[in-house]
Amino acid sequence: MPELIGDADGTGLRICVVVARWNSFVTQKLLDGAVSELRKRGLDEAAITVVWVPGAFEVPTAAKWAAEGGAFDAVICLGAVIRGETAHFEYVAGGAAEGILRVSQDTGVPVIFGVLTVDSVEQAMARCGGKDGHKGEEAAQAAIEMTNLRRLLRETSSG
Ligand code: INI
Repeated sequence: MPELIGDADGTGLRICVVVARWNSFVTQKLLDGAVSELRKRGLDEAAITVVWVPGAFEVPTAAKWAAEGGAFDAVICLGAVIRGETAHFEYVAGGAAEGILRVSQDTGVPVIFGVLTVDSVEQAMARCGGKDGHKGEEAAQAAIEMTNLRRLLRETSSG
């Protein structure tokens, strides 16, 4: 029974990281973790492009531009939407999540959801290097795994 899983080697891949400036005290940490994980897994610095946008709501649009341009194997989306700070949390968080999924499915390029949607600053800090792990690092791992899986499936279907 064939069983496929993308490996963790990022050598030779080109990845775009789209990151929101809103709550940059959180998103900068997500970015640092993502970049350091990509470097650890074999990407050259020149193979990582970082794109800043105003907030999480703008992330899917920039991700679409990046995914459609053909220059990247995957796009990592980073942001932090904190419920305590906004009356329109659902719109911003939901728009980001749905938009990112749509871009990935429409383009076929792995577009990874590394947007924190949390109730408090404490929860956000716990997820960017605190007690609940590092969502930036996890997003980088997912981008590499999905890119390599995509390649394996293409090789399988082309025989
Ligand atoms: N953007 C975020 O990335 N995080 C937030 O917590 C947030 N809040 O709280 O409103 C936020 N709002 C801005 C939004 O993403 C857009 O940039 C803005 O609405 C302009 O389109």
